[in-house]
Formats: sequence, C-alpha cells, structure tokens
Amino acid sequence: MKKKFLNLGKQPIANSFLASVSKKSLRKEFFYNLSVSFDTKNYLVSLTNSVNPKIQYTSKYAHRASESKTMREAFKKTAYKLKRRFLPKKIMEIGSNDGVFIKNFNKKDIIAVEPCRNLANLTKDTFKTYPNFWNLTLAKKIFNKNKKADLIFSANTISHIPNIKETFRAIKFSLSENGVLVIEDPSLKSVIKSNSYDQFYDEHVYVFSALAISKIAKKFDLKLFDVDEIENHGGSLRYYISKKNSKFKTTSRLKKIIKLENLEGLNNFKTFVKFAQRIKKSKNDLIRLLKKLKKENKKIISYGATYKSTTVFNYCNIDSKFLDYVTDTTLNKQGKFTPGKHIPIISPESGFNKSVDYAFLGAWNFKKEILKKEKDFIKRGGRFISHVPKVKIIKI
Ligand code: JHZ
Repeated sequence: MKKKFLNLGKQPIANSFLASVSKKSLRKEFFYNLSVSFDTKNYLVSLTNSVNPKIQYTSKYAHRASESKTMREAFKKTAYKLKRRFLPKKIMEIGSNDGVFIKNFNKKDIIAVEPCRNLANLTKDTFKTYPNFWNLTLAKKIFNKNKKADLIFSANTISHIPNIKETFRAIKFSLSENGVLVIEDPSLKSVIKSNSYDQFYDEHVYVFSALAISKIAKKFDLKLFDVDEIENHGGSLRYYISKKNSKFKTTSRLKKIIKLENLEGLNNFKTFVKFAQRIKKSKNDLIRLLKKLKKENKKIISYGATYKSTTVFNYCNIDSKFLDYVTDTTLNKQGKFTPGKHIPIISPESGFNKSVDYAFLGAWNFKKEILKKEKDFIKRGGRFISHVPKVKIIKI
C-alpha cells in the first residue's frame, strides 16, 4: 500500500527553463502537485503522481551529463571497471544523454537509447542512437534480430521512467544469458541521511534502495547480485542485476548494504515521517537565513541552475527577492529563467564576480569540485550556503 509522507507543494517541470517571462509564456507554465509516498509492501519510494514523460523529455532538454569534470571522470572510470569485470561484447545504454559514458566503449559494439531529440542528435553520427523512449516495443525492435546485450547501463534514468514493470520486462527481454544490467541512482539512504529533499522532482519518479530493487528484480525473474556505494550526486548506489539463473552469486557487499538499509529503517514508514518533519525545518531555516542576509544588504546568488533547485526554490518560495540570479556553465540554460520562480540564469563569467557575497549551492553534489574551483571567491570573503545536510554557511 502506498502511503504519502512528504508534500512539496505546487511545482513546475524541473527542466522547463523559460526563454521569456512574458505574460504569454507564464500563462503556459505547467504546474503539478509534488508529493512523495512509500509503498509498505515493496519498500519503494516514489512520487505519488507522475508527470507525462512526453512533456518532460523534449527536444529542448537542458541537462548535459558531461558538464561537470567530476561526472566525466566518474563515467570514464566506471566504463573501465565494467569492461574489465564483465568483458561485454554488446553494450547498450538507456538514457545516454550526450554520450559521456558510452563513448568510452568501442563504437561498433554500442547502442544508445535517448528520447530527447536534441541529445540523440549529438551522438547519432558517432554511434547507433535510438531517439526513443525505453519500452518493450523498442527492446523488440533492437533485439529481435540482433545479439542480446551483455551489458545494459543506465545512470539516472531507470528511476525516471514511470512504468517500472514494462522497463524491467524490456530489460529482461534484452539481456543475454549472463548479461548484466547496471543501474546508478541517488540512494534512498543518502537522501534520507542528508535531508536532500530536492532529489524529489518530476523526473525522479523513484528513489531506489537495494531493498526495493531486489524485490522488483525478483518479480521479473531477475536478481540483484551486487551493489557499489558511490559518491555521485550526493551518494548513489550502483546496482548489478542479472537473469535469475545467471552465473552470478550474491555478494557479501550486497548483504551488508541490505542489512544497513534495514537498520536505517528504510523498510519502515516512520523513518519517512521523521524525514518529512526535518524537511519542514530545513525550509524554515533556509528562509530565515536568506532573510537575515538580505537585511544585512548582502548580495546572494545561486550557483548551478540544477533541477534540484527547482524543488528548493518552489517549495521554499525563493525568488528574485532573495537571489539576484543563478549562474550556470550550461550554454542552453544561460539567458533563461528558472522554472516557477523565474530567476534569471547567466554565465559564471558575467555573474560570479566581486559583487557577490553569498552563493547558494544549487549544485551541492559538486561541492568539492566547486570549492576547489572557486578559491578566489572564498579568499576574498565570499561564502557558499548549503541546505544539505543542514542549512548553513559553509565553513572554510
Ligand atoms: P546536476 C539532472 O539534475 C537531471 P540536476 C537528471 N534528472 C538527474 O538525475 C541528474 O541531473 C543526474 C552546473 N554547474 O548534475 C551544470 C556549474 O554551473 O547537479 C549543471 O547545470 N558549475 C537527469 O540539474 C548543474 O550545475 C560547476 O562548476 O540537479 C549541475 O546539475 C558545476 C560542477 C556544475 O543535476
């Protein structure tokens, strides 16, 4: 049974950066109610209601996975590790974005699936790219005649597809006998521990745990046999799944993580009720801090026009009264306005300068990379604000 525990209010599509704030475009802006539920039967945490993928994954999709050095390096390392461990001959990626992961394999062995046309267009001339949504029809189209996949990789995508049953059915159809599905996603344990409620937005239909993934896999005659704890996006899990009768044995690492998740209460509704209480406090603390700094006439901006910040800004009602603008390195976000709260987005070159006193870390998941890069800002007294794990000005 699905039980609701968190209400994040009226939210726009996290990726719907506006080109203009004219009355006409504001009238067209789409909002929905964002709330999060826990399924007491299969321990799955999901949005109570999901949004139609056709309005999310359009040819204007903004996120470029290769925008951060951290992720470019992480994907390269992961590709190397998977090549060595599984020696895959046929590799497919679901949600290949700008190709940052899959380009690390031999071009002739790979298949990319990317429903956002603008992204698929970036890679289609370099390797086989299907500009389609992942589903059973596509799986049959690709694998009916072709050799099945030895490795299916998917980072921050499986959690985005509302129809989880069809997703897994299609994966089962596409895997070779000892083929492996590798999924990476922010982990429920990290989200709960770090109070990162901004990992909930329209695209994150599910926030997985090893407990939930192992139950889902079983339903489709698959098995979760291993898991890695990784730092990506504030703490993620990398799940290894194969067919039920594959040669892979359950690792002690997986058993340990499942035990830990049980201890952390990820199988218990009460854990999520307490989390929701902490999130209300986080909202109040952030508003209080921003009000105090504004009273002191400080200039505050936001660093990184992340999808996550769409949740924070709309839940906490943070607009241009608090933040002068948001800086972001992504070219197709610059010159636009944040969804729902319409804060201008500009390039770091034109906005991250001496006039800034405080920068809210919208991209808190890249804190290490950003703090290292912005030494000069810190040297001259500039400070970063973060709401994760608690609202504070980051001490240097
Ligand atoms: P980042 C997206 O979420 C959407 P977002 C998606 N649903 C998902 O799951 C995750 O990615 C993986 C900028 N930046 O990665 C670049 C700087 O400006 O946290 C990006 O726009 N300067 C698929 O948007 C944004 O911040 C920098 O120095 O929450 C980071 O976005 C760095 C490091 C980044 O994902």
